[in-house]
Amino acid sequence: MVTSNIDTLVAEVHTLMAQSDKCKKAFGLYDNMLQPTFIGRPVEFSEADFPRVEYQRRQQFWDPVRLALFTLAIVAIIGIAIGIVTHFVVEDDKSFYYLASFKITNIKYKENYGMKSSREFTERSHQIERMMSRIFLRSSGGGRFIKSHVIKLSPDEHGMRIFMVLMFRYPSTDSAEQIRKKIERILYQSLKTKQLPLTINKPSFTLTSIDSKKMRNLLNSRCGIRMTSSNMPLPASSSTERIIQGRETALEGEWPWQVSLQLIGAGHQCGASLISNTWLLTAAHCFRKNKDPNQWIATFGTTITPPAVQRSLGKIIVHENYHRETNENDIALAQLTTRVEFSNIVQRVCLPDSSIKLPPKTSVFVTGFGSIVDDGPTQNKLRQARVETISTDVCNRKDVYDGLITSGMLCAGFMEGKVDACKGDSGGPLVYDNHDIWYLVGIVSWGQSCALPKKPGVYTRVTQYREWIASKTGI
Ligand code: 4AZ
Repeated sequence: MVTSNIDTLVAEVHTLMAQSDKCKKAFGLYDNMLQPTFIGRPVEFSEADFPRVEYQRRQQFWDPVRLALFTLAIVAIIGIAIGIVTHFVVEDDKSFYYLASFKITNIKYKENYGMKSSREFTERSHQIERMMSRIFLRSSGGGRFIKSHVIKLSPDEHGMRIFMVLMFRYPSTDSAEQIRKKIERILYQSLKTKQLPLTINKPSFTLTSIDSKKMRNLLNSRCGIRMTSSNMPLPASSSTERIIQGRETALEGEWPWQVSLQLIGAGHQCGASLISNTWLLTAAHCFRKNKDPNQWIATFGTTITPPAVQRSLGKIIVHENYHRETNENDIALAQLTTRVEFSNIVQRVCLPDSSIKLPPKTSVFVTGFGSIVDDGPTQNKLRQARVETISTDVCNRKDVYDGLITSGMLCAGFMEGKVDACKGDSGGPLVYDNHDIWYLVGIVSWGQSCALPKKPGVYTRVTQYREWIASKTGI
């Protein structure tokens, strides 16, 4: 017990001496000037003792928990610093647009390529757009490519010439010319190394930088394209929300062809779709009570009030063979008195070729300002719902609509109900997304109540009326 006390004392003195050694050094004293002794035996001090004591102390201080916390704190500080620097120094990405033109030599030009709504134009443009995605998405700067749209296919003595818009996102500090060179390099590299389905004639390739206004004007030559307010194309919607029992309202520019048809003094009555800068397509039953165009207005945008754009109607054409008892030929056209300017918010939808057939269970979207419960009020904000096409055979089953569905009708919804269009959505669009180009496949027409099981929505089958529309409008 006594010994150990003395030992402790010796150790403490040892430590003290080590500290005094530090002081000695600090004040320029030397070991040999002071020789400490204790209980008759000299306490030996060497320089090596000092670092050991210090090391032990340090070791106690840097226990694993402290070390981990310290490392964490440092990492966090560095992370925050990098974040701040990136935010202020690195500029945001910006959209860059180019008009590309080139010849394709292994495809012969067909007459129908001149008609943008033709199946031939659609299929050939999709093939060219897919090829562009393949070239740019798999390149080193792949993440920079947004999408491309063919604007025009024209005849050429060696095949045909393509005009298309290419969209990219690059840091805003890059110049359009620098990016143009990068794009050209990627394309030329692909021509050398990739097996492409279409033979691009390299010397014929030109790429011109264009601003967003020019891009918009070029795209206006094509229907069914939607853009966000920042001129970024909107991706295909993944929403499963509904008009009925739904929650989500549409984003601005998401359904730019949606129209609200309103009777002056009585407000919203029906939906409609913009199919050109002057023509609307809607349901015949919307004009059952009132066919006088002077009594109607059409508004555009995602809210009824305030509307983004408003127009009066100059002409209403109801299908000659519309039958209110059977809902057959429930289709009508309305012409605006003055045309609308296409923008991110107002855009026309494509009309499908009469030969297009959607298989059952195809995903389609219905939009409208209609009620969200049976007999409920009109919604001020546009709503959307994803539904699926249902075959006429199934829809005509005894337990569904028992033979009421004719060739001019199309059923869409779910057998279990729950998601559906409803009162006030009538006349509005049922659209299908084909490679980012949207087609009007149906017009909200009728149904037994809303969202009931085995009572899906019934729509006017637009493909059936393609020739009728063309005969009245020239579209
Ligand atoms: C209507 O009364 C109406 N569930 C529209 C669509 C549907 C039912 C009724 C479809 O305008």
